[in-house]
Amino acid sequence: MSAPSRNQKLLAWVDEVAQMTRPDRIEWCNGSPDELDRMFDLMVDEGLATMLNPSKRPGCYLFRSDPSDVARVENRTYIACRNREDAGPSNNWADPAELKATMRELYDGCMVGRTMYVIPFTMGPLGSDISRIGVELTDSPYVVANMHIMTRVGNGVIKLLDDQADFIPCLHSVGKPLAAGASDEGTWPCAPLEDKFISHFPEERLIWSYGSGYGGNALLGKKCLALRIASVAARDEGWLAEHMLILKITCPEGKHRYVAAAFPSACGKTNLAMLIPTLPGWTVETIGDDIAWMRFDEEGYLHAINPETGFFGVAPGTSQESNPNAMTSIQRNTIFTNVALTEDQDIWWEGIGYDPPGELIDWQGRVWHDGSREPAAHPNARFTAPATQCPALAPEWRDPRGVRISAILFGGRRPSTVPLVHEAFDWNHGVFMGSSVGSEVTAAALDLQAGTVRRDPMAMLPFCGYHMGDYFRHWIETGARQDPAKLPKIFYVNWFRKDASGRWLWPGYGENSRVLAWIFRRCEGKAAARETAIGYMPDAAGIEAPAGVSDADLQELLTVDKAGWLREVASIREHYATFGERLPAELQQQLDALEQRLLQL
Ligand code: O2Y
Ligand code: MN
Repeated sequence: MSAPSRNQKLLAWVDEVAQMTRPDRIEWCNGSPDELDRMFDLMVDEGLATMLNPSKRPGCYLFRSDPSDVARVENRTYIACRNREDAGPSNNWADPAELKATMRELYDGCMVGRTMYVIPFTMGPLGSDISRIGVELTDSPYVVANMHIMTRVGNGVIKLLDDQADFIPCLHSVGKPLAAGASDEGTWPCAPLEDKFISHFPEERLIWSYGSGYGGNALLGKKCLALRIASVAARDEGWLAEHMLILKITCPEGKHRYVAAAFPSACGKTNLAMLIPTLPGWTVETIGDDIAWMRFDEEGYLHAINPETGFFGVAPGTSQESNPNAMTSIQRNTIFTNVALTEDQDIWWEGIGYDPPGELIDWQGRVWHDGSREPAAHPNARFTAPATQCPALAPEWRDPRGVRISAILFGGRRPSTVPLVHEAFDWNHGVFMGSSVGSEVTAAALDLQAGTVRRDPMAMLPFCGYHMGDYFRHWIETGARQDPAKLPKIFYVNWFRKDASGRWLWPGYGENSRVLAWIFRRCEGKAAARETAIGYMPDAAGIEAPAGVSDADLQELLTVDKAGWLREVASIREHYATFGERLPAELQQQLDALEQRLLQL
């Protein structure tokens, strides 16, 4: 094969990695449909993939991972930077030289018996000044197939690289060399937990991942590049790399606005991104379901792109009722990982909305009957589906200029205290709201008292590549540089309120459009709000209540619970203490001011 790229830095790096990992062969990926088919054929032949029923789910494949390799491994995820303090209290820090030495030993010969794939990809549309190029070297055809769906792999980026465009090197190995002539023979390849490393070198904009083939550990464009490394680049270059969905809302008069929203996991982010409004005349379209890269344009307005091209969504709980658009998106050309298999070679999972149609094979390959003790699908089972298959995808989702963001939403799972919606007084108050995001813990197994709030500021705790105190400062400084009149408004929403007896006060799902409508009207300056101790809030008349929500329920959803909020202030104080001196004084002031306003009630 002639030189597959004219990019000198890329050729040298591929050569250096090949000498260390010693693959049997090297294959340069071009992102073509033929290439994707070849990956699937290869993995079906090796017993790693099952082709699903083509008349029910054309182009779909099922994979079962190793039980030790089913989710992101936060305790094996590292930020390796010169000063330990720069990684902050929320990250595992490692010394870059030491970590590299450890990992080089693991990488030594780790691709023997395998093919090393070179995947050139972009995060974000080609030609966008917000987009970034990455190149992932991996010995996993499963990663190649997923990267085809989740990122832009192909000739466009190869051409940019030929023109010597810079790229972020992403090295990945499953960590399981093969003996001569051996194959995986149906066993998901990965390394034991203690040899897994998901390592980031933010000062060098470099990613090294070893030992896991699953999701965020292995598809390095997603959490590693688009959040951990990009958050550092964003801080240094004055933009925002955020764990946010992006959606488009159109009102009955035909005007549209774009909203970005951050929620911790298990708060229905993909459902909100694909919401079907129950409010007559309103529509919601999807731009992205997980990550937003945002930059202020020359006129001072915040613009966002979705850097991804697919959805890597949690399967269990996804149903025709909870998310019809997701169900349509996964009808074809989708990779399913760790879901259950039906007798007619279709998929099933807990919460899919119908009973298992007979005997199943569970995610570990075992026969499963209704009533079996363990779930048939792993709770973190996933679908990887192309964004273009989402019926609600907005055509401008790939606009290189991005979309202008009118509002930023934060939220968490808060059965008590936090009202249905409240709006920040200004940007810094909104940053304060984002910094306090969290979900109430219910599972006793987590060793925390039920009712404790597990804080996940801006839903970025596992994904910020540097100290969270500096991250809050970056948000404050970014806002301070702009004309306040052009900044997006910031809101805190809570779809998860319960009453004292534990009954849900708000139905959620499509009914959340009623809250989005108030937010939309606030952005237009057309909705009334009252000033409260915690922010601007609608009166009951400002939200059209859905069936089943009584006047009293709505009152409770929109009331400031003084005692609850004073407990919240104390809890945020404890949370803030974890950031030490790097917590911006502005946020401490916001907290003190909130307490004072509450005490005056
Ligand atoms: O478990 C994994 O490896 C995937 S994590 C993930 C995937 C898609 C979107 N968000 C997430 C997340 O953890 O926030
Ligand atoms: Mn996510």
